[in-house]
Amino acid sequence: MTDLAHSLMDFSLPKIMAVLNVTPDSFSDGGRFYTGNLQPDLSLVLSRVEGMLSEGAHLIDIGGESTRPGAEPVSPEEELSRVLPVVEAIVSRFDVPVSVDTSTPVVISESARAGAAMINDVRALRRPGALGAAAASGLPVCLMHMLGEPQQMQRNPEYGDITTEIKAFLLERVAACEVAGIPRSRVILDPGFGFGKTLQHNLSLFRSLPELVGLGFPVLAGLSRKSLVGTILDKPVEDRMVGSVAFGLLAVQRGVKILRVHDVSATADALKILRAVEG
Ligand code: 7PJ
Repeated sequence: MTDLAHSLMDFSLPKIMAVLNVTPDSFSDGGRFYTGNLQPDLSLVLSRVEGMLSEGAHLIDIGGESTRPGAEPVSPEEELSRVLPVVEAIVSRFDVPVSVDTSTPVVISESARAGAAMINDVRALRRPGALGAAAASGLPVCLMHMLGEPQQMQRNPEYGDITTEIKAFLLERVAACEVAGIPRSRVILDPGFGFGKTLQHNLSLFRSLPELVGLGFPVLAGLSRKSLVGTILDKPVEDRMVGSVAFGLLAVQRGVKILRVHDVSATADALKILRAVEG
């Protein structure tokens, strides 16, 4: 592991993972770095990253594939052409760990070569070749639970006992990682809020976060601006910041170590209050 990947696995304090979507079509911030070209505008991306760092981000999560419900898949070439220049630009400019939100083997390998510090996979390395690419990278991995694929995942998702099923799924992926040569010390788990889950599913899962934390791995939660926040509040995506921060704070109180967020400054303030109160 690189020094950055190593420091990334220190969870003495909770961490803020800032979402940087370099997609033309993500649900809350898609297209913001596109100025009419096929590639994201790197100077816009770098100034956004600079802002995120000054607001308190500990890592930057770069995503080149939209996984919002109903999103169409992108080709590996397209994804690579969105993500790689951004990883290279951030790594050469800032001393911050970069995580890459991808399921695609070539994106995993090339991002690692370009200096990424972590692989964040919403498909938990289930794509053919992904486990091998992640193992060869030597980087920490975040394994997330998703039921089905983004195109159909919100069509009537069903579970028996959701917590039991998600724990079993994640532990099976941990075992697959170990077989592939990714040690448990490099694994982060994520229940995957909103990925093939109704509001009731998301809330049961949230209540069982301590149980997931009890498995002994650092847990990451992505709740920011998601439709569960919107449904509870009856608010559109641009009005979900306070609800997202509230969810984030409650998640950290339940043992979550990494919050994947869009609103870095507000999240950082909330975590500072928590820390002050806890002493
Ligand atoms: C998540 C993610 C999440 C992890 C996205 C969105 C959709 N990666 N990538 N966990 N969500 N690990 O931001 O709403 O919850 S993309």
